[in-house]
Amino acid sequence: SPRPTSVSFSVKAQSVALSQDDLKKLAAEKAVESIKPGMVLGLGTGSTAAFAVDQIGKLLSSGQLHDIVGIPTSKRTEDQARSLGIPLVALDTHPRIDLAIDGADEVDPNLDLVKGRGGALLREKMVEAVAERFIVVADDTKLVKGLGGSGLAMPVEVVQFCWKFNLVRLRDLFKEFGCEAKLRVGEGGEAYVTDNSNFIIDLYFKEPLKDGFAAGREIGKFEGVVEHGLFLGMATSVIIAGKNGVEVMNK
Ligand code: ABF
Repeated sequence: SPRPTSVSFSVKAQSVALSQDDLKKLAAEKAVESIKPGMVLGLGTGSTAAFAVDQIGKLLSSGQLHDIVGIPTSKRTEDQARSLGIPLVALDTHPRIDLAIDGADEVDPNLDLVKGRGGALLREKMVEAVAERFIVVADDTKLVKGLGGSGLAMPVEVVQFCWKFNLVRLRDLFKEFGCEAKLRVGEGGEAYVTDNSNFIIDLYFKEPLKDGFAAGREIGKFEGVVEHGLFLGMATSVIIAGKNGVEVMNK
């Protein structure tokens, strides 16, 4: 696929170094500049997306933005949006989305993504797959040379029924990558349950995936697997904020 084009914006000279949260906020607020009145918005999940939802709420309450509706990608984003007075709708009544803004866990040079470490991958993918435009917002720690290369989790949402059966075959599918598979658990050690009443199997690779599309296809063949965290060919733009400024990469 064609290499993404990129445009850079330098942030104004900072007397103090920007924190990771400052960078997330910068990227999120840059994405919100693309919102126009009348849009149906996909509202992402995670700390970076939360800055975007906050900014949308601020623009709405100040009257700088109007006539927009949002579709949240998780119960926690729904709660945040509702508290900010953002009118909410659902895919059932609004199957066409103008713009989705969301974070990511990994971004590779082709703007392919790993997402879902926040546990919201299913609703995120349902919303972002039908968005006319999908802008990913992240700080520069999310950039990787190859997906799966960060050593952090690549999540797979599975039904609770015989989750261990799926954990084993997911691990075996990627044994050439030295894959480890773990059931995601909460603080108390109990299984983490998603907004959709499913479990998550986190896959950890020792080296980046060679072919994300093939990996996604094979994962999807397993009965009982609901969704995986490879978001390939979906982002239309990625906004990365780093110490040198904000870079917008367009597909
Ligand atoms: C969400 O944002 C998840 O898919 C992903 O795990 C998370 C990244 O969170 P953060 O912005 O807090 O790093 O979309």
